[in-house]
Amino acid sequence: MSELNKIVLKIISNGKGILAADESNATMTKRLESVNVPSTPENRLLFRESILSSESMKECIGGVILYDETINQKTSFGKSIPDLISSSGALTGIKVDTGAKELANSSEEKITEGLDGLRERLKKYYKLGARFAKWRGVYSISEEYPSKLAIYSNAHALARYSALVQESRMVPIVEPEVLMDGDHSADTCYKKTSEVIKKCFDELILHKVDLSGIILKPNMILAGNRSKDKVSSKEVSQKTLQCLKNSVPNEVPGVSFLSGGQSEIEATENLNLINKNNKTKFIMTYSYGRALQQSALKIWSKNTKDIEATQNIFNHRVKMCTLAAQGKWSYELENQ
Ligand code: 5MM
Repeated sequence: MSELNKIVLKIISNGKGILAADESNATMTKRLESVNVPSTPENRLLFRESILSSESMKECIGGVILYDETINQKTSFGKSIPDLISSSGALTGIKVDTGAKELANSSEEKITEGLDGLRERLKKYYKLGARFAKWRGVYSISEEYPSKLAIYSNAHALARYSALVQESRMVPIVEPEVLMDGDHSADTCYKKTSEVIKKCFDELILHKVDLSGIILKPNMILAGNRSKDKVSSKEVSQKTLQCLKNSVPNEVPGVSFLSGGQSEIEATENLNLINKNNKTKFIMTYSYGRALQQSALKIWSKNTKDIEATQNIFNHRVKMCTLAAQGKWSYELENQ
């Protein structure tokens, strides 16, 4: 087993999942302002150190993705954030893209940037304790989008990023996110997501990326958020499994889904059914941002000193997702 494959399995085996706490300052500001908390470096740290000190980190979370500001921060009790994460047994990850920018010649679409100087930044992050990295390509759906240009250029960037991350002895999380914004059907999402993922693997293979040392972080197959289609969790799980079976090479050890704007319960229920019906050899777990932190953030904002209340909510959500990652979740468990 290669070193990279060992890292992957440490992060996502046995129902463990990933906490995506890599909101850029701009996104974190939106999240904090939505609950009336000023977005200062201290407040961003305080919320994050509260959840990272939670009990459930030990049994449920295999990896935490951080943003550059956070990986460099020290907790109020003196430990560095990467040390706090490793004290719970999880690995530190780092978002290394520098954001999605307007794509030249297709200005309504996005290309993710951040390749310049990446090799040097990766060395710095490795020294700070990072053992995996993340890069997100974003694609929107309409009749003409995602265009071939957006599909190709983002796949190319994801592959170049992945090759550099593996060269630095870290695991790349490959995140092609087909957004749920729009009125498209789940079948359209299936078709476009399949095309996006297949192109990513064409490029990863061309760039000689070791597929046993990556984690794929895709969206689930959902109808658009303005669609009239009502798609059941059963259909979501079937279409998602079919899409991944047809577009992901067998060497890939695992998939960690993003929540993408689903509610906490939806994201949990869908993951649970995916695991109940999973006939592939891929591990299927979570790498959620909003679906793990939303309720915890709300409670925390009411009294930022009540760490226990924040941690109780976070622990519950994380435990539910870890059960879902093993196909063992049920509605009844939500209220126990
Ligand atoms: C945590 O949010 C990440 C994006 O942050 P920026 O937009 O500020 O760069 C995002 O990549 C996240 O890791 C994934 O989308 C998963 O988060 P959700 O909320 O979709 O589960």
